[in-house]
Amino acid sequence: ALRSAQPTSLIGAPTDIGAGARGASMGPEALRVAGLQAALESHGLQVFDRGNLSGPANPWQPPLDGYRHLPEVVEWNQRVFDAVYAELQLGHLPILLGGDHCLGLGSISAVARHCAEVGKKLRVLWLDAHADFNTSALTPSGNVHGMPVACLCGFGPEALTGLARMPGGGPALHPSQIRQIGIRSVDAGEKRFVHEQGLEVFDMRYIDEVGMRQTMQQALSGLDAHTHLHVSFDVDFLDPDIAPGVGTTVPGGPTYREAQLCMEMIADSGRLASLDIVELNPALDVRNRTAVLAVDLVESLFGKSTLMRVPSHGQGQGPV
Ligand code: 6HN
Ligand code: MN
Ligand code: MN
Ligand code: MN
Repeated sequence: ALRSAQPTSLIGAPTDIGAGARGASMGPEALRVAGLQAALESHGLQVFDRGNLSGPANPWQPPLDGYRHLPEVVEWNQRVFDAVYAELQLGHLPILLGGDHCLGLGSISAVARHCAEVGKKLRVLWLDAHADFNTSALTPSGNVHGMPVACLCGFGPEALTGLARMPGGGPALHPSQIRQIGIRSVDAGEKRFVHEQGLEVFDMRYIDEVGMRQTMQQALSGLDAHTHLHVSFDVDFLDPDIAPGVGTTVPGGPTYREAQLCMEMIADSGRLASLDIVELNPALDVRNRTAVLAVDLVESLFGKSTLMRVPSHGQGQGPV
């Protein structure tokens, strides 16, 4: 079934500027080699590959005032912002191929700005082992890939929190627009801040207790025809047994089946309108298997299904 007549655009951002390990810069090519475009096309989607953005090299320096490589992080994110915003203007569904997760800042800032301009509500699903809610005062590493959610909510340096230039001048996101799923590694100060700001977190303990199905029903509740759904898919969301090719593995993540259900239920919502695929690190992978897995899951995110549609998931029509 064709879920979306909307063309999609692949945007490569080959950098590891915000990461703690080198290699996520090879993510875009690994996803292409794994067949991302053909996989999406096989489901009837029109796909434009815009190639790779370019930006500053990684100087691999220690933190300065709590941030590693802040000027370079800003520059990459400005380019990501421009590229994602241009696709949204065209009416395309942008798929950002990272690159590390600091790029979610540019991507989601563009989405937030677009939504403000066209009068859409924005919901962000943050699929990740980590909350990425550090600030320069809280971070144990200075790596900006641990800070994008905080920056999007207005906590961070002006050069990053102001990327979206929101019409009202405020931050790109309010915590109430975010649902975090799969979380299992949060730093001590970061944890207090997550609670203080009231982020809605479906951590692994919660998923263990209630299951992925109820988790996703809750994370997707309240969407309507005017909602733009953005998925920020950090590949370290997945259990490292199935997804070793990431820089910051944390044991105890979603299994293959749980991850498939997560993606299928997002597809069934019919609201997916932009996507990041980040933190894939081919230098740490085994025969590109993590990229192949990511492509498989992204197919499900765009509506691949086996045979049955389960009616209780909302949009389903029973067996087809
Ligand atoms: N990611 N919380 C750790 C830090 O350094 O701030 C790890 C962050 C990982 C970020 O995987 O996108
Ligand atoms: Mn297929
Ligand atoms: Mn992340
Ligand atoms: Mn992560």
